[in-house]
Amino acid sequence: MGKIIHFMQNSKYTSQELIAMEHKYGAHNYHPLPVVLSKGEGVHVWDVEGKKYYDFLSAYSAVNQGHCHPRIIKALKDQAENLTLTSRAFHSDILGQYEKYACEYFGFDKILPMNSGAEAVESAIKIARKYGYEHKGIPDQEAKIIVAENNFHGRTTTIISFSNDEDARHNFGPYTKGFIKVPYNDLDALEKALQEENVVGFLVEPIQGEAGVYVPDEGYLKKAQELCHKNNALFIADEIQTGIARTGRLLAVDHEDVHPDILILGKAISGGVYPVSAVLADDTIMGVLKPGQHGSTFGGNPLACAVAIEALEVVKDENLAENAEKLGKRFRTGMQKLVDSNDLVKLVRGKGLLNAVVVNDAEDSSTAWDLCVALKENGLLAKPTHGNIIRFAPPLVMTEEQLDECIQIITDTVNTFTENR
Ligand code: IF1
Repeated sequence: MGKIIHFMQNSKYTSQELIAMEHKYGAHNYHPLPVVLSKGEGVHVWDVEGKKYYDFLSAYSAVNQGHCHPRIIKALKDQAENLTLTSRAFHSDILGQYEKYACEYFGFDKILPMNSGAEAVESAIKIARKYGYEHKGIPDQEAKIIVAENNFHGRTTTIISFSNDEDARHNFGPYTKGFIKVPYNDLDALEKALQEENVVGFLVEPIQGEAGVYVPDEGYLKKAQELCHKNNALFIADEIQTGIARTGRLLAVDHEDVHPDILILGKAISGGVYPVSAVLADDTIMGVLKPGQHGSTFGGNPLACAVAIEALEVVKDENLAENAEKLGKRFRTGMQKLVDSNDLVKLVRGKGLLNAVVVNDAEDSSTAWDLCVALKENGLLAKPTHGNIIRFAPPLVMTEEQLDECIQIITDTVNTFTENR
């Protein structure tokens, strides 16, 4: 273990002391699993005491390339020794190269570089609205965007304004207007909403991650885009969680050969090494942004550009989409065997290496949480999404042997959990 043991032995605090420190000094806006991580490498993370785990959350699909990928870390270090931030008041020698690389990589004319996913979603909303006013003659302040029920697009005030998750929105009003909610995976409801006045676009996750890894019917995305275009509305794909090879293709929309009018990226576009997000669109749409009308101090900073280029190169060089496709099928087959043999797990669903297992218990039961604690004891980290749904999303660099070991860990943990109930 070499460096890792050495690293652990240097730790000044125990896990309990560090958890207490977070509790005392940090906002309580999360309820983390009781584990304190201090090292990550590929598909593994280590806690303060040196215990090794398989990471089956991948920082919510941000470390698709694996923890601390050496090529991405080197890109970070090399750039950090030269130039980290210029602001957009000046040009840099890497922004244009990154913009060209990313536009060619995803097939768009233009990219707007931002930092967090929510920022990119907010930027896409602003662009779509402005496009509606300036290209469709929608009356000022009247633009409407259709969203799906049970969506998750981030935590800003506008974004939670169109959420139906009470935890995410309660007591954060007054809410932003201009959004119409339709049931997910319901083309009739979408078609009806598109008849409403002043609709500029439909913002949707190709797979609803936080809601519980809901994969829509085959053809939903294609038909949804066709309905949008028939009604002169923009199809806006939020691929922040489903993108960057997670679902077995570079983008989840690629499964249906859908080219979104506006594409939103985040998380693994940087391999989890640095906050990077982006909005991509063609000239007519992105052209609505003129100097002084949008911006961000860190948006498109040299460090972000260097990291993102290397992170995207790794996705291609290591065939991560193909690996996610292959291992995802293997994972769901393994989980289906567990579903068939143990009543505690009701079903498994997902695409590529974005999967979820539904626990056969009430939504408000602690079973999914308790199972995740038991998995942690057995060396595998995962976390429930809503209530009784456990999301399983390892880094896409996992090998078949490692995946089989993890399937065994999950199977043994669930069976032992059931026996001891
Ligand atoms: C949390 C969820 C996942 C996202 C999609 C935009 C964003 C996210 C599809 C915003 C972010 C993160 C946020 C984090 C937990 C995690 C999450 F549980 F919240 F919903 F992955 F499913 N669009 N998702 O998934 O990107 O601003 O965070 O960079 O807020 O608890 P961000």
